[in-house]
Amino acid sequence: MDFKRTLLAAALPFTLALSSAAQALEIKFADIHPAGYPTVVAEENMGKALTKESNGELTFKYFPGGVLGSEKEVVEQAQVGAIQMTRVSLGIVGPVVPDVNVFNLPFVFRDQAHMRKVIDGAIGDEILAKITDSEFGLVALAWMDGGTRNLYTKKPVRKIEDLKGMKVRVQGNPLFIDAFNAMGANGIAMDTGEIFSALQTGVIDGAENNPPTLLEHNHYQNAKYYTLTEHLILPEPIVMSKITWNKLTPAQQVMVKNAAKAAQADERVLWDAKSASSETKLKAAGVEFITVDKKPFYDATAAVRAKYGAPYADIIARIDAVQ
Ligand code: BDP
Repeated sequence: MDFKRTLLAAALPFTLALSSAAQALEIKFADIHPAGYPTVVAEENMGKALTKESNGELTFKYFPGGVLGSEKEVVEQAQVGAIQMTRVSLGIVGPVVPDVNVFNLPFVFRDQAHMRKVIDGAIGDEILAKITDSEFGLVALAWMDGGTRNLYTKKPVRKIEDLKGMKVRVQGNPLFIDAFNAMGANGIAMDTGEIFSALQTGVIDGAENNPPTLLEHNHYQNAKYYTLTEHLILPEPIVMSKITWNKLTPAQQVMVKNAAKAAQADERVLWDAKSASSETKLKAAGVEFITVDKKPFYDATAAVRAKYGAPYADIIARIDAVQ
């Protein structure tokens, strides 16, 4: 302990000296999605632009495909500064920063265009600030589009009753477990990387996600029915470790923030193209896209919106008002 303190004390003058000068930093960027995925491509473009703009002071090393661990593990590493940047689903941020759960409510957005308008405006910035100002240890810089989440199952779900008793994987957030239980299923939380084998071995009967994830994580191989419930439209913040952020000069902080905002726009274009091509590929691979009446799913989750949305009535009203 004492030894550590001595080390820290010895390091302090250097840290202070460096913080006022331009800093050379290598940024490790982790993403659970594979190379070529829209988020990863936009992250790489962002890094290239930043390296150029910072005259080589900020360099990037990418770890796609979940090689540094699950999203939760990566967040933990970013919190202690072992990983400098990542993109994370709001799903797993909710249990730590409850304020973000307003975006995690089932059917809170009318459609993808509505979600985009909201994240591009004041409410989007406010939710980013909630993350940054919390104890989460990460600075939230901008949003990536995570598309619209639908249900995929081993047996077809053509109406809400078909979901009864099915074990459906959700992200680790009690809100999602409650939502699927309310729809008649059994919500089961597990990491993204465990879904493939859980589907294969029948530990779960289904999961829910957007077309690119269904395709690129190979879940479609064991879940051929895709029911278009559109229950969640989840944006995904790009975050930087606060430890790293505090090492940047004010000018570098501005550069990073602007580059992340540019990545938000870049990823959106990549996302739309990838969603469309994923849909084509999934259909060609024999996945049946099932259109359902969404109303029963909406109605079934009313109590979940009431329970988790109660503290956020004002912001929900503002979201509704965004045209
Ligand atoms: C994908 C998100 C990713 C999540 C994953 C999941 O992009 O961040 O980890 O869903 O459900 O759509 O685990």
